[in-house]
Amino acid sequence: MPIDATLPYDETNIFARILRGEIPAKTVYEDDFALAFHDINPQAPTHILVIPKGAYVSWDDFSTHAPDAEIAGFIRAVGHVAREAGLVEPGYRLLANIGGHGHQEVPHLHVHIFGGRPLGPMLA
Ligand code: IU
Repeated sequence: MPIDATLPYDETNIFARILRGEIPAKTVYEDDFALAFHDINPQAPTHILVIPKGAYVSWDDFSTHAPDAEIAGFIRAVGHVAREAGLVEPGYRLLANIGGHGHQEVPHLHVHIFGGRPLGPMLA
């Protein structure tokens, strides 16, 4: 079920629990600002999720409330993970779903990195 991205942060959401180490994840990268791990239900040969360490419901929440250092650190981490995964050439896709119409299901901001095959045209 898509979430309402205007709701307050839910500390019990699955990615908060992964960040606290309560649930395992196939981690590929971690720094002060971000954690990256393989999606449990991959939609491409490479499907990695990158999440900020801070408690942000969505891209909207993050871009509104996160300090500049956290925003810069997170964006750099996303790029680093994609580079380390060998995706820069031949290319890859970033995606962040936001709220109901965006079909966001987990109420902690996450950026999907897809790659490893031609991904076709962008979905509407
Ligand atoms: P969405 O952008 O909120 O729609 O995507 C949520 C993603 O989180 C989706 O691709 C799930 O497969 C993924 N995921 C996960 O990797 N581990 C989990 O425990 C759960 C969801 I729940």
